[in-house]
Amino acid sequence: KGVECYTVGILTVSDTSSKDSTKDLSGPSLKNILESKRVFSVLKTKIVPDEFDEIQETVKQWCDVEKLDLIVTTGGTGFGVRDITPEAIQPLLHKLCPGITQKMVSDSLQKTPFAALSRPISGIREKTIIMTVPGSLKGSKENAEAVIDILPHAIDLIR
Ligand code: MTE
Ligand code: CU1
Repeated sequence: KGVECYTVGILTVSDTSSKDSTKDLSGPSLKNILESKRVFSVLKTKIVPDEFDEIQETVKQWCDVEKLDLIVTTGGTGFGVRDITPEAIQPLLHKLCPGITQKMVSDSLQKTPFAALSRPISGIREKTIIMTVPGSLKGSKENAEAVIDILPHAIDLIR
């Protein structure tokens, strides 16, 4: 991979989409948003149900084996009983990146008060930055756009 290219994995976390991939709107949309910035190359996409172990296995594989620069998860950040994405990600992180989380939340709150109902987490595992955005098309887009311009520099710093 070249110095000017950042490798990305997009993990959709959704019971519904895991049974019918055509229901996954945010995953393909995030791929488009990231790849519209020429520096990002989405090498991995996957859909898993809202299951702790499946989320962790994928993230560990993408960090420790694939060594991606960035992982964006979409879905499972809310208050629903099955929403456990942040809880699955948190134990995998070696460092937290609260500023990335705060930027997503603060920009999102300018758009809708319901942004308070997302429980995002961001952090670093080895050489990978991991962030969690909501599952809705609108929410995923707005959260990704809140931080997309700072991510290349963030990745440069951990290389
Ligand atoms: N953030 C932004 N920017 N825009 C949105 O429309 N929707 C919110 C929130 N964050 C939203 C948002 C809503 S209504 C919910 S329930 C939560 O994200 C949780 O989403 P998730 O459970 O799909 O991850
Ligand atoms: Cu909601």
